[in-house]
Amino acid sequence: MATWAIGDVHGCFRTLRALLGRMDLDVRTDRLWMVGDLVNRGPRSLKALRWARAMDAEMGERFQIVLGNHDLHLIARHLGVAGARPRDTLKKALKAKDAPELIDWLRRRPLVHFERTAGRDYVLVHAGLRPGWSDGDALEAARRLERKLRGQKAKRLLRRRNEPSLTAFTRMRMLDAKSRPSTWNGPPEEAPDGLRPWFDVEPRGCPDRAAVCGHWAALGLRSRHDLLALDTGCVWGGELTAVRLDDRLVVRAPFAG
Ligand SMILES: [Mn+2]
Repeated sequence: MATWAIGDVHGCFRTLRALLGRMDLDVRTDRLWMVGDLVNRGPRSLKALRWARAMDAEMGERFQIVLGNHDLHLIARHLGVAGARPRDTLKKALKAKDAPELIDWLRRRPLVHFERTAGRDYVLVHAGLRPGWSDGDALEAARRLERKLRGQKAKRLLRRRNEPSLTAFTRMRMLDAKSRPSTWNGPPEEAPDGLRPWFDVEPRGCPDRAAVCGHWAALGLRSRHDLLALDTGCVWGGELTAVRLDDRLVVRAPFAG
């Protein structure tokens, strides 16, 4: 009964299939966590979405996926509150017969997931956690936003997508001296002075939990006791990465569409 986590798929469904083929995943007993940004930029968002929905049905609570900024963008486009962006590859996912049902499923996914597994307490989140957040703070912020996403207030929330807690969960990378998110998305080592990765600003959010996250391809795979960052830039011609939390075994698949 292992727990696996997979990085940002971005519609690279063939790559995901190849990765799953290399993992020793038992869908009947193991846990599988996805860091979000299942869709967009890559070629097969619709297939990735159908796969995730099916895994959720098959694995139940043992399958967990949190929402990323591109997932929110798909929901926003479906609701008609965001237009197409130049690099969007969401046409099929928006026009499929089962799109309403799939996107309705997607908008009911959480922004954070807490669980004790593989011998320690974890938090699964797409981008990050605001410094100073207790577990309760993070959970309260997430549940408040999730309620909005599922209800009538979704359009207002998704039209601008600048709510600070939503930004933390889905888009944050580096913070300035006043803990404001920076737009820097390159490697943290090359960032302008005064910026620090969210996970190195003390006190880090949910400090007693190891954070499993994605969203930051330039950061690459970081596996430390308190952090597992999994975006290895699959959609940019990099790799898709899975890590088994129990022993931090790393499995990779090169981009294959
Ligand atoms: Mn992202």
